[in-house]
Amino acid sequence: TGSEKQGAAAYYVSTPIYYVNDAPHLGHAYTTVAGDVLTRWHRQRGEKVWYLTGTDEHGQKIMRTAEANNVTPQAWCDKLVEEAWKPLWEHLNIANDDFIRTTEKRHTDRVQEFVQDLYDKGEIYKGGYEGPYCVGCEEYKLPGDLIDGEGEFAGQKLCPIHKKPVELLKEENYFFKLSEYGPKLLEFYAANPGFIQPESARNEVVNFVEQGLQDLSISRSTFDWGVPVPWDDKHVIYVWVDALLNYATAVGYGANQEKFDGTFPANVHLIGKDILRFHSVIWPAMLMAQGLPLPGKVVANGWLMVGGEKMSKSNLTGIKPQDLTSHFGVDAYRWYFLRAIAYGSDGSFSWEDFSARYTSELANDYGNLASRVAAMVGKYFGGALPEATAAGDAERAVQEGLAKAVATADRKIGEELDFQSGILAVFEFVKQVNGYITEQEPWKVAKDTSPEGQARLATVLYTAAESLRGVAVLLNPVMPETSQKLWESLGAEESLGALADQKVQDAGAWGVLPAGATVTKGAVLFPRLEEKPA
Ligand code: ME8
Repeated sequence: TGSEKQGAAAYYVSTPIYYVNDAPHLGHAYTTVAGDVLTRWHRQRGEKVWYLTGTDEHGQKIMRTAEANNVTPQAWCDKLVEEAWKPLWEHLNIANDDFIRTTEKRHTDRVQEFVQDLYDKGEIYKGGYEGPYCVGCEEYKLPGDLIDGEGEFAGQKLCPIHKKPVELLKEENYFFKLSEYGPKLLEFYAANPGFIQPESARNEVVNFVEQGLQDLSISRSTFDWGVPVPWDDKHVIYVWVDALLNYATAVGYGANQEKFDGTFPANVHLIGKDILRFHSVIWPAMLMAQGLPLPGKVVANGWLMVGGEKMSKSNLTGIKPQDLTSHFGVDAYRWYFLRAIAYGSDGSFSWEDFSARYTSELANDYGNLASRVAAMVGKYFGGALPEATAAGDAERAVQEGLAKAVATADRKIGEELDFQSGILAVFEFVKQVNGYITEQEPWKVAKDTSPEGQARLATVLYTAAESLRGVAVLLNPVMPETSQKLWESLGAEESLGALADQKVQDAGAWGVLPAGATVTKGAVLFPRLEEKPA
């Protein structure tokens, strides 16, 4: 991966900053939840973490939306940010450390300085450009990338992502000498094979750069909703240059050197595959031009699809994140998309699939295990966790199962961003513990009132409860409210302290939960689903 950060540095993860032309949808929430799980995972390891999200507020797309709504672009952005974007992240329990808006002065001042600096270094020149532009992408397209329109768009060339006609733009612009960075970028990709993930994304970018890069138009003069070019205020800075710089300005670039040095560059830029080139070609080239360190990796998620199409603001199909959380709960929502779709691949959402997985994996496997164990400790031991004095091979297998789940989940989620495999490893362990209880039949053992019988019963219930202690820690980054409920029901809050302070590294240790802990039945973790809303 990219540059190595020094000891006290934060593990820095970013989401794209989203366009505020409309409210957030499932696709945006997908990337943001993934970032939240990743950063919570690293916090659970005891690391210092910086999780950044925010909004991209300049450019023609936002300007036109504001015009269509008869408000100023700034008023439009303020409203959307406060009424739609921030509330959704709060609702989904997103623990971001900062929220950057590109209309903030802390951002715009630094963007101007950055661009002025490049200009002074001779990295920017004035030139003319004519070509097809997609306002949806806020990007000039190469003619070869366009597709032929049909039906209402017959005879027109369309953007392959937005399926809308492109506009022919002709402008005098300032250009960044991007074409000069091709060889350096290729060298960097070769030296850092993990820089772009997944592999398919990496190959796509390498092929693209190998074909030769064009210089990048970095200013626009046909509208004014943007950051003025400092040496020529008839131009505004191209929205993508403005936007990419958020990753630097938000952590103190040009303003707070100490914070900047301890945070920048990002360890992981999470993005959707639609904005791969911006993050793996333009952004690193901009940093190279300034002699700044490059990010650790750029990880592209696939598209959430509905009816075979990428879910987008214009193709919402009527399902809002809130429709799903009110039905399944916030934790199940956070879990579902990472569990059901291999990160990096496209995936489709369906109510049927979500309902089926909720019932079998969350309610039956996980929820029932937690409630059965608490109920039996209550029934047979008055709620005081008994001591395990008669452990044998069956118990050792469970202990090993937990250690293995910890190691696998830590590697898969914390390092490889393979959320699906990491979550599955924990749920495999949940299954193992369920199987262990079914085999041990504690309800039968309970009938044996001999000291040996009671010791076996105690051992089985301790083993199950101690397993759940590990599960609560491992699933805390994914389903924090559920883990907290379980943690309290195991009496762990009282005996071991806050769940947030339990380290992933120690989660696989055995015998952590002390005998005597007060186990209570607690709230049902995953209530039975109501009828699906019409
Ligand atoms: O591109 N499936 O903002 P944006 C999965 N402002 N992820 C999806 C998705 C889908 N169907 N739809 C959107 C921009 N996303 C720029 C970014 S960053 C310096 C500037 C997610 O509002 C995915 O992460 O169009 C994608 O990259 C992002 O939302 C695009 O959001």
